[in-house]
Amino acid sequence: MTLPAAIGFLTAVHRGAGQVPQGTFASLGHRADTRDDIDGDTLFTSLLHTGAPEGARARGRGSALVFAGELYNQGELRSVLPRGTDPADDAGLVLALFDHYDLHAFRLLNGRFAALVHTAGRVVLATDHAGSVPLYLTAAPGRVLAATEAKALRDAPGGRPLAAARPVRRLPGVHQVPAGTVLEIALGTGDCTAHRTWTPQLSRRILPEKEAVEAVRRSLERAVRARTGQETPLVVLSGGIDSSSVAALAALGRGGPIDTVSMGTDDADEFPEARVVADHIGSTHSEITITTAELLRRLPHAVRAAESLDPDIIEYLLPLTALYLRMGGAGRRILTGYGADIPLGGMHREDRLPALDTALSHDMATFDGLNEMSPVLSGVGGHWSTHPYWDREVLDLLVSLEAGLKRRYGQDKWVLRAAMGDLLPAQTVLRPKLGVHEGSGTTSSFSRLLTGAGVGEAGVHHAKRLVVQELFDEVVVAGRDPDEVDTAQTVQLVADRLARSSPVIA
Ligand code: IOT
Ligand code: MG
Repeated sequence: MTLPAAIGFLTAVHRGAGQVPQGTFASLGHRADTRDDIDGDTLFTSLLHTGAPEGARARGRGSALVFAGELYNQGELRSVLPRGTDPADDAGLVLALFDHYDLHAFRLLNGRFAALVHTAGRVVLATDHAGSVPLYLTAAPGRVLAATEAKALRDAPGGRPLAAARPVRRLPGVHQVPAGTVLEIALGTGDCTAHRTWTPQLSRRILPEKEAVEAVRRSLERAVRARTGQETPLVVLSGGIDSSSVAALAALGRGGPIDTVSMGTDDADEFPEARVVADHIGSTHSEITITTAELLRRLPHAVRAAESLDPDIIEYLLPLTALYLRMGGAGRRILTGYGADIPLGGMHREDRLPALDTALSHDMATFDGLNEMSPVLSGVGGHWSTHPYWDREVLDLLVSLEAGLKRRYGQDKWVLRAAMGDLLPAQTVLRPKLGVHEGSGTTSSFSRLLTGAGVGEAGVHHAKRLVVQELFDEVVVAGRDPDEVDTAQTVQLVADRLARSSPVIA
């Protein structure tokens, strides 16, 4: 396991014959096109693969499966298959489970994937619990098209509106499959039913300190191990508790040095903090400095990769996208600490528990569709990223712990810090949270670009939302090359539009 067999796909299922769809992806990968005929239906698939496309497809009696991504609980999953069934890869495993459980198979999976199954006149589309590999579709009677990037469906024939899925801005008929959901579509009629396979924990568990700390350590160790391939893993390291824990556990699990990399800009960096961790765990560490001008030029690339419309999320993703684009080299398996702050309430800076659980509950109810963990972010550089804190077991545990285990003794994310005390320097364990958007100066440099274009301080956040929308319309809806979309021009366009509509505020 270095990279998953496929990192994306575009599949068209037609009753009878149909058109072979084209479609472009932001992720880099080899394309392999295949055609299957199943009981009079035609299934065209264009796989975005990493060298061994067979590993991403499976055929059974009257069924076919396409799978992008990977599973993290194969051992468990294999144990429930009938004796003598021994699938060679994740795609084969999922299809064998499907034969056994039908669509309820997806309730069993802990993974990072998008999948399509065609069987007996039905098309089944599934995301992992977190929807971490985005999946889009259009459906009409006799036709379903599905793809892991919305832009790959921009030229698809229009579909009908679907109540069960989320419409995509300005792409009529294109919808996103919700997180932790299986969509079941009757190919003949285009009728679509949603089945939830996962939902965030709503209740909270009370555990003694020691038990909570041990449970967090154990589950995170397992999640990191499941994500570490044969080759040296690379951890994107800020030197904060989240990514430092992942790096330390990856090094521990391998029993040897790993690679780490930190990005900074000419405005700000966390190089000294990351270096402390790299020295402590003995990683082969590098630092990449990206000028603020280059960072801001990458804004269209970040929007095109994430296909997200949320300006705050784009500010978290921009420095990471810029880093992945600059890394170069062959496709790497990248582990990140992203996502820890959501179930642990890490973005939350006050010492009151009610507010912490309010923020956490809100974030767990609203993450779907933000695409903040999309593999396309690193896919634009030809890499594959994975997020141990959003492993299904780790996430269920972290979300469910009562707030007093997260905020304790005046520290945020206490239970995680306590779980990592033996593997990290004390200064890292005690280091307060600094977001990647702050540590890289992204928020402030994006704000300066807007105020420089004439937007008043009070209007900056709203203007950022409009800039992101405008970029989405260019690089996703219109399919433009992000290198030809100019951030500064887009900012000026938005600033001028705002000035015309409310000259007093602007
Ligand atoms: P932050 O937690 O700072 O960073 C996320 C991950 O990006 C880190 O764990 C690390 O792996 C990587 N990273 C950060 N900075 C650097 C750097 N300078 N060089 C290399 N790698 C780096 C935002 C945030 O604060 O990121 N993400 C939060 C919250 C998301 C909010 N989403 C939501 N409410 N739906 C998070 O939980 O990660
Ligand atoms: Mg973090």
